[in-house]
Amino acid sequence: PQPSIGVLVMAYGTPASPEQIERYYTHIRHGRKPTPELLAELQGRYQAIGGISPLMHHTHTQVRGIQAALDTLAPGRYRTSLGMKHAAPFLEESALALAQSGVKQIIGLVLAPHYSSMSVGEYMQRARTAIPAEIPFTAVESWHRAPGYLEYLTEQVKQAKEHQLRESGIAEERLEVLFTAHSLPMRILAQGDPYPTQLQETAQAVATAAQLQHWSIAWQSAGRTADPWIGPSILDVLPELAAQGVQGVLVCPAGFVSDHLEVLYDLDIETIQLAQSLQLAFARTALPNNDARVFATLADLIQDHVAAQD
Ligand code: FEC
Repeated sequence: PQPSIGVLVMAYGTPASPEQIERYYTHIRHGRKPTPELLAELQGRYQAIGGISPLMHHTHTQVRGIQAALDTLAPGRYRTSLGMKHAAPFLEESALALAQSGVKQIIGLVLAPHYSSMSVGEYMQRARTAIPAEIPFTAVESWHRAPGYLEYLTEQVKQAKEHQLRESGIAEERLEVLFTAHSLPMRILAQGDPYPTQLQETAQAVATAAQLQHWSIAWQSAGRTADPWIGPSILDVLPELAAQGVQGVLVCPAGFVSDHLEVLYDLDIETIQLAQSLQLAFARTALPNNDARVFATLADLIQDHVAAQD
């Protein structure tokens, strides 16, 4: 029989080639072309990580992994489809094709753990608009405390911390673990957006499980706009930590699930340079990329979501 449940897996998207950067950037800016300076700056960042981002590759792997995990739970029941926010296949297109494939309902899942009206909320709204009214569409809105995801982060933090302490020779009380996510404009907070609380909850759960002594959350990758963005920015936190006598930082980019520009450039190039100038030892944890446990926990969430509707 045909799969009866469609799962629209949504991700940010990245330019497929350097020539696509301008179109991509214009899409992110809601149709306004970037200035030549802004464009050159973004092209330079992609150049610095090797020309294009590995995000597309990881996203495809993740969708396949989630499909495989769902097939293990319920063979033949689910059909996954990838739709992206800022690159083809755009999520509207994929949502419509999925609706027309014969599924009876569609579940939306975004490859980002924390809900904000300006991130996950936008994906969901765009998907809802594209799906014909007769096909029920519901969403897994956040998964910042999904067991397999917390276990994955805890394991990475423990391993990376032990390695960093061994390599650098610094004492544990001189090491700060920073959990980061993408910053968003402050205006989201006025309507009680859960985004910062959810990052705090992820961080607290991992800190408890990994028995961390010193940890906090910080925000990264704020956009180049005039709005005030949620802080503290990791770039402001490092000098403060150094001034307090901290000797090393371990960054856990908990808001992301794969290696991409915001990790490989913003952390591995920009933030590392700052850490070096402050003589802070720097390390970061690995991203889930192709981790089967994370796929399994997402499949469980989808299955639970469906069960809760019955
Ligand atoms: O590797 C890659 O090629 C793509 C990396 C990438 C990811 C990503 C994730 C998030 N963003 C979020 C919010 C915003 C807001 C603006 C914004 C702008 C950019 C620009 C690039 C970019 N984002 Fe992104 N984001 C990635 C890439 N992002 C490039 C444009 C240049 C710049 O500002 O750096 C500001 C839009 C505006 O101008 O109005 C807001 C959020 C996430 C994490 C959740 C998710 O994945 O959806 C939130 C990956």
